[in-house]
Amino acid sequence: MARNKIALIGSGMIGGTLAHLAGLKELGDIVLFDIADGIPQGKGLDIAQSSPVEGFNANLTGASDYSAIEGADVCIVTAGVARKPGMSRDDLLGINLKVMEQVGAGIKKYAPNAFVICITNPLDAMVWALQKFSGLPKNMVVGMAGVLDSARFRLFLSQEFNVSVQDVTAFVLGGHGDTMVPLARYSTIGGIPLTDLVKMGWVTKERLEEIIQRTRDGGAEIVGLLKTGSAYYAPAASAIEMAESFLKDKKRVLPCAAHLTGQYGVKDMYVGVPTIIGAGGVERIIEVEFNKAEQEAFEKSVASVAGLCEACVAIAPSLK
Ligand code: A3D
Repeated sequence: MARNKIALIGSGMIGGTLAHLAGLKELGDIVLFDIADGIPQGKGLDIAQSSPVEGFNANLTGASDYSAIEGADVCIVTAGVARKPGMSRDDLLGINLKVMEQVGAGIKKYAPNAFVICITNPLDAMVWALQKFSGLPKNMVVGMAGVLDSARFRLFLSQEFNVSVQDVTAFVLGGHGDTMVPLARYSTIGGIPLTDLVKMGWVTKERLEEIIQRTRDGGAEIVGLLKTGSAYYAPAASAIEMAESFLKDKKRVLPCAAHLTGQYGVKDMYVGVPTIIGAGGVERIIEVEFNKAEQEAFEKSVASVAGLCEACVAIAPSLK
C-alpha cells in the first residue's frame, strides 16, 4: 500500500512542527509548502536528517509551487501571518483572507479529494472562507481550535486537581479563544463532571471560572511570553490528532470548527462543535442540549464569528 501524502501549506513555526510530528508518527510522506522559497526545502531536509536517528520512514520535500501538493490525502493550512503582542486574532483578517484565496485555489486544482484542516487565524472565519474559495465538500474542510482549547483546559484542570492529564476530558464549543464556551457539566475528571466536583468541594465555582478564563486567554498568554509569534507546539499536536483520526478512520470524537447546516440553530457557518472524524471527514456533528447560560454564551460566540464572516464578505464579495 502506498504511503499517505500530507501537504503542509505554510512552513512556519506550526508548519515545521507539523512536519516533525507527522514524520515521528509515520503518518505518510510529507510535502512542506511556503511562498518563502528555501524555508520548506530547508525544514524538510533538516527533519529528514532526523529520521535515521528517530527511526521513521517518510519522504520529506519542500516546495513553493502548488503542483507539489498534487494528490495529497490531507492538507493542513497554516499559511498567513500570526499574532504579535497587542494584536487580536481578528487583526489578521484582511491579510490572511487573501492568503486563503490563494491556498483555496491551489487545493482546488491539485488536491480536491483531500481532508483539509485549517489553522490560520481568525480561525472560524478563515476556515469558512477557505471552504468557499476551494469549493471542496463542507465535511472535508474543518478548522482546528477546539482540540487546542480543550487541551489547554485539560492541562490547567490536571494541575489544579493534581491528576493525570489523561484522566481529564474537556468539552468546549463556540468560536476559538475569547468567546469559546467550555461546558463544565460535560467536562470530567475520570468521568466525574466538574459541576459535581464543585459540589464535592474539590474546587470552588470562582476558581473554576478563573481556570476557564485562563483557558480563553491561553493563546494571548503564550504570545505575551514569546513576544515574536504565537503558540506552535500544542496547535500542531492538535491538528495532527485530527489528521490521524481521518487517515486511520479512528472516528475520534473531537471538537472542531465544522460547517453547520442548522445544528445548534446555525446555518452556513463554521463554529466549534463536537464532531466525529473518520475516513469520511466530519462524519457526524454531535448536538447537546444547552441550559440558559450555555445557550447565551454560545449565541454570543456565534455572533462574534458571524461578524468576522461579514467582514470577510466586505473584503471579498464573492464569498456571499
Ligand atoms: P508563521 O511562523 O508566521 O508561519 C506562517 C507561514 O505562512 C510563513 O512561513 C509564511 O511565509 C507563510 N505564508 C504567508 N503567506 C503565504 C501564502 N500566501 N502562501 C503560502 N504560505 C504563506 O506562523 P505560525 O506557523 O506560528 O502560525 C500560522 C497561523 O496559525 C497564524 O495565522 C496563527 O495565528 C494561527 N494559529 C492558530 C491557532 C489556532 O488554534 C486556530 C493557534 C496558533 C496559531
